Amino acid sequence: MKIGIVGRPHVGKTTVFNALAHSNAEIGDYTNKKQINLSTVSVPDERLEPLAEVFQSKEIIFATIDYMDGGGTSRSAINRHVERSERAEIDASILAELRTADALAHVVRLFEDETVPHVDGNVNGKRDIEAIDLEFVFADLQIIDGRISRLEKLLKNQKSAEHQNELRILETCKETLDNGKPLRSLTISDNEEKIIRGYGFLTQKPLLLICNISETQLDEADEIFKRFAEYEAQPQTTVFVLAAQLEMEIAQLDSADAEVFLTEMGLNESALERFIQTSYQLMGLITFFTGGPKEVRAWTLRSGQTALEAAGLIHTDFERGFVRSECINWAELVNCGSYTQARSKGLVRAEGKTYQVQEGDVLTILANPTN
Ligand SMILES: Nc1nc2c(ncn2[C@@H]2O[C@H](COP(=O)(O)OP(=O)(O)OP(=O)(O)O)[C@@H](O)[C@H]2O)c(=O)[nH]1
Ligand SMILES: [Mg+2]
Repeated sequence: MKIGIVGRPHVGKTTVFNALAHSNAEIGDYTNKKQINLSTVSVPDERLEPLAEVFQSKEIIFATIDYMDGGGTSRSAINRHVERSERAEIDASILAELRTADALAHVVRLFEDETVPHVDGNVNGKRDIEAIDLEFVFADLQIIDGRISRLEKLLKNQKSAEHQNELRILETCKETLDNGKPLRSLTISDNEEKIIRGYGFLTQKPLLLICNISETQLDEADEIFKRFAEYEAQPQTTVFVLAAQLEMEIAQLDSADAEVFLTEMGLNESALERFIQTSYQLMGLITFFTGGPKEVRAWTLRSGQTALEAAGLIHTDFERGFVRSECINWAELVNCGSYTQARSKGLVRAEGKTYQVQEGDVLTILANPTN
């Protein structure tokens, strides 16, 4: 699962990335134009520790999310004196990378700092949200227009139900985008979704709007959230207020120093953990667990996926030789104290291939050996 960090020039994209990745990628003045930063981040999960006690596991393995910082913005893109609608601030090669992401996190600059000039001269979050939305609408339209003319040519030469169907879906997509709406606002069937999935349309991806505030705005964080909460009424869109620079500084301290720093700032905890969990939920992901003496592990599925798909994730052999799975909710298991206890109380259920895995299930897959 991968989240692409996007945004207008100099809004704090790399700062957010550094906070998440505990890293030091270069920030500031149009550096690293085309370099893409990528990092795998553990999803904090308080259920793992008690589960490790139940299973007496040696190791805890967290679920992960990959975060990608789409590099800097080219100076030429900013300096060209043309209508915004005619120029792209985000490089085409970066847009192509972003198409492979499962969701986008749009960093919206709300911090004021005279030493960091804004390309449009002032700080205005809603304008920036519109600008990036529009850039993605244009990018998706470009792909759709190209594909529609190709399909029309193909259909002239040869009738094909498959091509006809794709054309019909793309025309619906085009109409949505022509009205300035993102594709995530379109209701389409699973089958239709499968047909267009390969294009990786940017406006179809779940969207996390990160309001990047300075530490001096922390007192107003709730009001700032309320000002942007209207965006949450849009499908698959979540708003999160984050003091990215402060979080980056905390992330670069060791844990003892970070605690002292947080106390001095009058904060209970870093907002990063909640941020990572929020991005996980935004993608419609659920977690299931496996456990044993070697390790207890959190795994990621899309909501609605089955026990057979869970088995395949753990090992392809488990999928091929699948017999059944044993299943218990994590909290029930922890309350029982041990798997044997849970089993003797009749709380461990047997589930078949088509069982839809639930958030927090602990699964044991029983499979026949395969060759
Ligand atoms: N005061 C303040 N400055 C910040 C904050 N977040 C980022 N900055 C500064 O803004 C500048 C740009 O930050 P980056 O993280 O490099 O922004 P970016 O979006 O990655 O920039 P480009 O990649 O060049 O488009 C840097 O000088 C940061 O120190 C913040 O919360 N407060
Ligand atoms: Mg950057």
